[in-house]
Parts: sequence; structure tokens; C-alpha cells
Amino acid sequence: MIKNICLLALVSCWFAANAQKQDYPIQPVPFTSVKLTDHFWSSRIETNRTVTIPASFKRCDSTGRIKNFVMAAEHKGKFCTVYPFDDTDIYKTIEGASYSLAVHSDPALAKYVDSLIAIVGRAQEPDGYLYTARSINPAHPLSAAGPERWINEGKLSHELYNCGHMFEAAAAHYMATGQRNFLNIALKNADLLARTFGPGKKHVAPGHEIVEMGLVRLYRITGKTDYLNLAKFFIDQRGIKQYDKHSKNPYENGVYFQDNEPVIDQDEAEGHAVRAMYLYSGMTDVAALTGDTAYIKAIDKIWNNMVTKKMYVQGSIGAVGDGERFGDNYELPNATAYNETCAAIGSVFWNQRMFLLHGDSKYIDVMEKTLYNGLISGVGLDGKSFFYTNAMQVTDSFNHPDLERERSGWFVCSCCPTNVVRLIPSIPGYIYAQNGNDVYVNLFISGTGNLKVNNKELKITQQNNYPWDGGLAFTIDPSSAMDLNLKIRIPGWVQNQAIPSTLYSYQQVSVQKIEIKVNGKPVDYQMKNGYAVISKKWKKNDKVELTLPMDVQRVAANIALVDDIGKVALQRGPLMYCAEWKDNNGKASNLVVPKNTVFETAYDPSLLNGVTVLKATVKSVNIDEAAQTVTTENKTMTAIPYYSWANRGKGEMTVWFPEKVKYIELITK
Ligand code: FUB
Ligand code: ZN
Repeated sequence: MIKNICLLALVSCWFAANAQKQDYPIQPVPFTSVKLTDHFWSSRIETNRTVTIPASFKRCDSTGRIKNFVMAAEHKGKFCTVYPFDDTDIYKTIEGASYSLAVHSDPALAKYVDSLIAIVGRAQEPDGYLYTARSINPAHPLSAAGPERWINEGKLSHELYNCGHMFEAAAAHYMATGQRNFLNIALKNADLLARTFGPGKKHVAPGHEIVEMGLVRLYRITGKTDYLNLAKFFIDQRGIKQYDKHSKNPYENGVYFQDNEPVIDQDEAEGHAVRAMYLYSGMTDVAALTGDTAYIKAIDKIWNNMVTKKMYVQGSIGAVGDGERFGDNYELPNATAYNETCAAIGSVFWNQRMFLLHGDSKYIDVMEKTLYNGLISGVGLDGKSFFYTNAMQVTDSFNHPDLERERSGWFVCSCCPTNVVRLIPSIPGYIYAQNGNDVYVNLFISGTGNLKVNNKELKITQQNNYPWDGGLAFTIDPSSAMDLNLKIRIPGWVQNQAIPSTLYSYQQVSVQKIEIKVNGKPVDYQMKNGYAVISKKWKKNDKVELTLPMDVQRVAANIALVDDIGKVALQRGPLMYCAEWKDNNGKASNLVVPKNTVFETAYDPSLLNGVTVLKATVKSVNIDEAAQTVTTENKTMTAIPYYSWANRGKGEMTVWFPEKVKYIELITK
């Protein structure tokens, strides 16, 4: 018996040690170890710091979101905003401010953040519960909250969603500042969750995922396995509830909540797109930390489905407005594309995790496509105007009440602006990653990464003018000579892949081997999983150079995408382009881009904070209503990067251009 107990103790020690050890094989180099000097991203991060973060805190205040916490502390008053998840806008803004504080000291901001954390802490109930929609007046909570704690969680109360965002924010704040004030609030809440939910306790499939990712972050900080186990427990609750499986309504059959079947049986990206991204990110985390192969099988299938059948050409996802959800396979309409900004942000989270798990550059290709296109289109160049939905096509003749045609300062449901606040300053954490002495360069962003390889310091400095120019230069600077495998991502877009699937492809295939030089001399390298691997003993100040060709590519869609048949989209480097009314005599819907079109490119520093534009002579179709004639004429078309549209007023925009005049749609109105 005693022997058995010892063995049991040994086994559990072994499990604990192993649980601690098991993780993503590849680890990201944290944002705190990377300093940027990048023209493209530094200016955005600075705008986020100086404009978006203060504007967001101001809105949290002026809309009553902060007041909700004050009232919750006093159990007095009436919840004064609209949604039960409005607490998260404060959490997300604190998260963004924390990333910013990590690299830019700002005592006034730090003090303000601390004062908000104190307000949040006072709203926490003694047992750790934190949810203003109930705590203000527990006898009469907001109706979405339900009359008792957690009973509406599987529907729309968002109690666990609020917890998840709080955990994410508290973890970021702790990492950035080393302070425990927010972390302690989060841990108290997480302990309540661990006491409340689990085998033999309450069961629920969280109504809006994110608590799983948040718990994992707390597990990483504390090593407390309860948090990891609870994350897995929540994930495994999906697909258990009884829905009307035959209903075609995604709310009634559980698909909207990714709750229609157990996650390990899911094989398509389905339902509400933000929920889906957070679920798959959480599953990837848990798979990495536990080695759960059933999860890995499922997420691999789901990823393939998303990238081969459900992604717009500029990386956006979640095509359908009703339910903010994925459509059916190949359901990617242009006129009504929904493309919530939060879904693009979630896709960045997930693709980063898939890379850390599998080490394949295809995930970073998708991440980069999303980041430079369908995600940053969500925030205006001024840093204080936003898109919740990201259009693919705007014409004067079609409008829809749910689809935005111009940016707004905020929204009643302001999830997207505050998600932008936290994503932008975390960008430095997506550039480098490491597995022992395999060092990955994933994004081409100027600045310096400070890494540790076998306990020795290594600095990698990038100097480039990406995404405008394909010339890349790196200085590899170890503290003393070291063996390492430098793995530079060779993007799919220089290898004839518009995205890593057959959903979109280049019309003209060209294969060129990229030359890489070290200290001015060409080096041999191996291509592995999309990376050029240069294995050698690196010395102080070694210089690496390569050039990624940036030809303008004509992108065609898979014929299953009916809306894009006979059309072409334009890509240069990682950027997708669009034509906007402002540069094209007030119209974009009448442009035809024939097969033989020759494009010229020019960088214009005075346009849209500096962009490379594409110019070409194309055809435009002109209708003379009075004379009832239709003619075509040659016209100079100007295309701008997709992300930069809608910064100069409201008007037509298009991403897909017909290649010839074939049919004319007759509108009788
Ligand atoms: O439900 C919380 C957030 O509000 C979702 O993630 C968004 O899609 C919006 O519905
Ligand atoms: Zn959103």
C-alpha cells in the first residue's frame, strides 16, 4: 500500500513535471524582447498609443462602461450600457495599454490604468465573481444575464466571455509591468471558476469562447493545472447539449456556438466567426500543453476547410452577416461580405498558434495576409475611426443596413475597436520565434529582437522598407560565435501562392529561386516547411540579404466562387489592392481590367500616409442614361492597398475586377 502511494506520488510528480514541460515546440519571442523601428508598424503602434488608446478609455468613460464597475462595487444604480459584455472593452483597452507601457514608459497612463484596475477590483464580489451586469443589482440583473449566475452562460450572458477577456488583459498587464494588482483579481476569479465548474460540478459550454485561452494564459503564469484542466473541460462541453439537430437555423442546431457536435468531431469552420477563432485558438493551446492528438486532428481539418473554402482573398473570414458567421463552403459573396474585424484578429491569434504547433510557414502566410489587409482595414489611418465589417465591394447602386460604407468613431457594440487597441501594440510578439537553436523570422518588420539561444544572447536586427519593397537585410549579432539554424520565411506569395490553398491562385506562374547572401556572398540554404534554413556558425555582425520579388500579380479565384468568375484581383507583395472612387473619377464599379494590362507601381509619400499605388490603362464602361448608350473607353486606373480604403470619404470600392465586358446587368429601377 505504502509502495503504491509512493508510486502514485511519483507518477503525479512526473505528470506535473511533464505538464509543466509540455508546450508548443516553438516559442514566440515575446513582445517585450522586440523593439521596432519600422516605418509601417511603428507609426501604427504610435497612433494606437497616442490616439486609439486614449480615445478608447474616453469612450469607456463617456458611454458608462466605467460607471458600470463603480455601481457594481456599490450594488447601486442601473446598468447603464447595452450589452452584458461591455465590461470587456475596459479589459481590452487595459490590455492594449499594457503592451504599450511595456515598450514606452508613460507614468500618466500607468497611473490611469492602475486607477481603473482598482475600480475593477472594487466591483469584484468577495468570492471572486466579476460581472457588472449582475453585480450592480443582483436581484434585477440585465435580462441577458439571467436571474442567477451562470444560468444563461450557454446562451448570451457572456459571463465567461468577460472572465476570459479579463484573464487575457491581466496576464498582459502582469507580463508588461510585473505588477500583480490586476493578476490577483483575475486569479481570484479563475479560482471561483475552478470551484464552480468541472466534473461533478456545474457543466456548461461557454456561450462565447475566450475563457479557454484566458485560463491557459493564467496557467502559463502560475503553473496551476486547475486552470489548464478547466480550459479543457470547457472545450469538451461542446456538442453535449441537446439541440434540434435537424433545424437549419444555426442558433437552434447549435452551429452558431460551435456546439452542434463534440469539438473532436468538428471538421469545418462554422458558426459565429469570432467565437470559432477563439475556440480553435483555445483548442490549439490545450493541444500543445497536453499533447491531445484528437484536438490536433480536428483543428488541422478545420484550418484546411477555412483556408480552402471560406476565406476572402484579403484574408477576411465570416462572410455572412446574419449570425456574424461563416457561410457554407465557397459562400463568399462580395456585395454582402460581413468580415468582422474581430474575426480577422481571432484568425491572427489562431494562425500564430498553429505555426507554433506545426512549424509550417503556411500559417504565417495566412496570418500575414490577414494582418496587412483584412485586419488593419478595420482601423482608419487616423486611429480613431473603425470598421466593424470589412467590405469587398461598394457600389452606388447597392446598400444594406448591416454593412458599413464609412468608418465610425465607435459602435454600441464596440468589440472591434477595442480588439484593435490590444492587437496593434502586440505586433512585435509575432515577428520571431524559436525552438532551441532554430530561430524563425516570420515577419519582415524593422527593429531588433533580443533572443537567448543556449543561454547566450543573440540580437537580430532587420532593416527594410516592407511591405513596399522586397529588399530585406538582417544583422545577426550573437554575443559570441554560435551555431544556429536561421529560418527565414519565404512567403507563399513569392512562390506562386496567393494563399496556401487552391482557393485563389496567380494567373501567371513564375518560379525563381531566391538568392540569399551572407556578408555579401551567396549561401546555400535548404527549404524546409516554407523556410530558407541557413545553418552555420554565426559571428558578431553577420549580414544577411535577400530580395523578395514584388511583381504585381493577377489573382484568380477557384471557379467555385461564383461571384468572382471572370474577375481578377490584384496583389503586390503581401498586400491586396482595390480601386476606390476617389482616385478613379468617382467610380470603381465600371472598371474592366483586361488580361494584358500592364501595371506601373509608384510610392506616393503624400497619399494615405505613404502607399505604393498601382496604375494601368484599363477600360471603363460608361452608361449614358439620356442617350441610352453604353460605351467603353480607355482609362487610367489607380489602385491603392485594400487596408487604406475609406479614409477619404464615402464612395465606391472594388477588389475584384471583370476582365472583359461580357454581360451587362440591366437594372430597371
Ligand atoms: O458577443 C461579443 C462580441 O460582440 C462578438 O465577438 C462580436 O461578434 C459581437 O457580436
Ligand atoms: Zn468585433
